[in-house]
Amino acid sequence: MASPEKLFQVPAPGARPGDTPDFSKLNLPAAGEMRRPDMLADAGDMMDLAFGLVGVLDDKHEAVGEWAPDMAPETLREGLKTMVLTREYDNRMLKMQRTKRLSFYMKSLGEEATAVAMVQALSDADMLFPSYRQQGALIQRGADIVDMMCHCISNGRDNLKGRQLPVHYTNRDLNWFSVSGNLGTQFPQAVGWSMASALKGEEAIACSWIGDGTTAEGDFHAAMTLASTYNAPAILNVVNNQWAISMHNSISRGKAASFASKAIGYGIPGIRVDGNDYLAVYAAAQWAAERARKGGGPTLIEHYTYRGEAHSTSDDPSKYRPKDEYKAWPLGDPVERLRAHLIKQDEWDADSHDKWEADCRERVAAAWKEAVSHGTLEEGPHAPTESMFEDVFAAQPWHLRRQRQELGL
Ligand SMILES: Cc1ncc(C[n+]2csc(CCOP(=O)(O)OP(=O)(O)O)c2C)c(N)n1
Ligand SMILES: [Mg+2]
Repeated sequence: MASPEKLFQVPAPGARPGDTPDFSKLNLPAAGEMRRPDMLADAGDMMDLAFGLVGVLDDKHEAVGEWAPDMAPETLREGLKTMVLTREYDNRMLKMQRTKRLSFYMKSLGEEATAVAMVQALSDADMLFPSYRQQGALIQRGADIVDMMCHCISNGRDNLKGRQLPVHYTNRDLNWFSVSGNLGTQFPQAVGWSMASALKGEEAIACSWIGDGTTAEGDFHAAMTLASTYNAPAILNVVNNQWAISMHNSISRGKAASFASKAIGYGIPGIRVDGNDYLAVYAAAQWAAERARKGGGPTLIEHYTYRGEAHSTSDDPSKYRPKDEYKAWPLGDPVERLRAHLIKQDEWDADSHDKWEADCRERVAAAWKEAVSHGTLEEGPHAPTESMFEDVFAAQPWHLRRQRQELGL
């Protein structure tokens, strides 16, 4: 009989608070090493991509290898600018939460490329099914940051009338599906939507994001089964930022070598990509989108990245991981890497970057001023109380009518 420690195991992260961060065992392929299979290749013929790492930007900030996308400098500059704006937006909103002008917030530091590059490679008609950490994708789609702020403080201009946690945005005009607080629901929804699009013979595909921890939810597997069976034209992203609040990804991954490799059993291509490499994310998105539009079906993309800050404003990462772990992350920072690449190409310079950062800071500060002119969290105005009985049912059911009468509304 084996000892209890052998029979029952709980995976642990490589380092805990007080330890030196150690990523030496990751053994990641270098940029440019992975091959780029034909877009309509059989999933079974590209399993290596699920265990490797698609990377384009090398240590010298050059774009290398078969995956290097053909992108105009203007497109790359736009991506860089959106990432910087997203970061400034996040910084401002965190500050506002710390001074109690916001109830809750979630930053996306370090993961901006996984959202911005993905959306930049899609067309506007493609439907997005995000989690709460793709604010960069919403900004890239063209959302007004004043509207985003108004939602976060539930004021009179909040399009969700105070019914959602901050950062759980909805934007019908931008083909952005409501962010759900229940992890993982967006994956089967995206697959279902893409199946409907295919049935109607339309070009639009669906794109969804979940986190590493969320792959442990049944919805992930239900979505994969549906997508596999019906050849759904969907891009299914798993943003592996190493953590699910305080839980290390080794818990949700189990014994699988990577999250991308979970696609193999479903007969779906699984690609692991360097999520901090803007060009690599863009290239993978382009490949998967074209495959889907040509009838090749779904792709699962694992973005290998690191959550730079706390999960949300409700947890303290110094309790469960080394303080400087983010700095030790071997894949660097997506903004810094794209900035360095553009500077190397003579398409950007340090002064322009500083100026853009300062512009974004000003823009975000002005947006905040405008947002609070429509009401604050503390003082309102908020959506009228009786509005909570509206919008859900076409005809109000008797019990809601009664509750409304009881409240005298
Ligand atoms: C069904 C469900 N279970 C648990 C939670 C609580 N919860 C919210 S976020 C989160 C961690 C998710 O981690 P991950 O999927 O890795 O995404 P990340 O936050 O790292 O982007 C948990 C457990 C929830 N919202 N819904
Ligand atoms: Mg995570």
